[in-house]
Amino acid sequence: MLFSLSSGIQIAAIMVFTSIIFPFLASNLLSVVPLLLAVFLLNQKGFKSGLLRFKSGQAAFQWMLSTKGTNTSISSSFSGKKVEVKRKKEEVNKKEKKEEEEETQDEVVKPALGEVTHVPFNWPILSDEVLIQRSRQFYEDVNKRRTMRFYSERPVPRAVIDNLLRAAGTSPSGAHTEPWTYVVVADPDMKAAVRDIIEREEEINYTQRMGNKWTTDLAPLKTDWNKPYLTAAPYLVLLFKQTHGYMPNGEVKVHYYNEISCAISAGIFITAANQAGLVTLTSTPLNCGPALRSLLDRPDNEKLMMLMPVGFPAEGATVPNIARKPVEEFSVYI
Ligand code: IYR
Repeated sequence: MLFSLSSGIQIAAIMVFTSIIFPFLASNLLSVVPLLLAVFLLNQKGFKSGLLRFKSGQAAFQWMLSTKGTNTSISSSFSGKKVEVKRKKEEVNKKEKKEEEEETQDEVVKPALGEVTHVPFNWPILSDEVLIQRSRQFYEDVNKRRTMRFYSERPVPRAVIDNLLRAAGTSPSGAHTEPWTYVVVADPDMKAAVRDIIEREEEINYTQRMGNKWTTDLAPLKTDWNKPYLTAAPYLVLLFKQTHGYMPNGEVKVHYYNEISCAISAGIFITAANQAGLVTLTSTPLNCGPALRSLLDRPDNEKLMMLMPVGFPAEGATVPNIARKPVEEFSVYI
């Protein structure tokens, strides 16, 4: 490319130009320094089709270098041809991309929820006094909740668990995808199998995986890998998050914020259990997910989030004597 005619003209022009703007080189006008400089400059990225892409003030210089005063005159050089080919390729790519986009736009994307009508919302507006009284009462009720690790074998009517699950199912969820599966284990053999998996893993967790810091932080709560509550409590409720779902036609259904949605649902579940007069424990058996998923025959898109035994506290049950932060400590009004 350096030896094409137009490039030759450009080299000469640059030699003249550099000699003008660097007068100390003037004496070397015909020497090798400006030539090397010109060759160097012409090989720089900025020299697209053998020319620098000068703007405004440099337009005259550009005109001086081109025989016709336009870029087209130099596009006959090899580098110019290369650029021309590249530009054409880019044009084709752009066209293809546009066609692809138009095609996907043509694909009819339907909302996973289908057609939804909107209906009037009726909500009683209560007086300030009633609002204050009810919110205070609810706080006092939920403040009685304690995480329970000691369970009685006293049975609980199944209808109660059904209602707790109904309450949990009222949780908000990403795009109303309701990405939760609650597996309720009441069968004694199944509870024993769950316990077996969890105790085996938890022993490894406590002795190897969790590390000194974690086990030390937990020490005041007196937890360990022995989990008698897993066979004592009348129900073990295992919450699986559905990482995604499926449409009736088999297409994948996106479950936005599935973990947050499940966490809110679990909060409602444990609050409902307490309101009903029962106790629970939000346990997250580390490393037990896959084994429990396969034991309970759950599909691949479901991941274990937590296990909650539900029942009555055992006689003589104890809880750690710990306090909750006052509201001023965990909230700010702006
Ligand atoms: N999953 C174990 C360990 C454990 C971890 C935390 I963080 C706790 O708040 C309590 C226990 C267990 O259930 O014993």
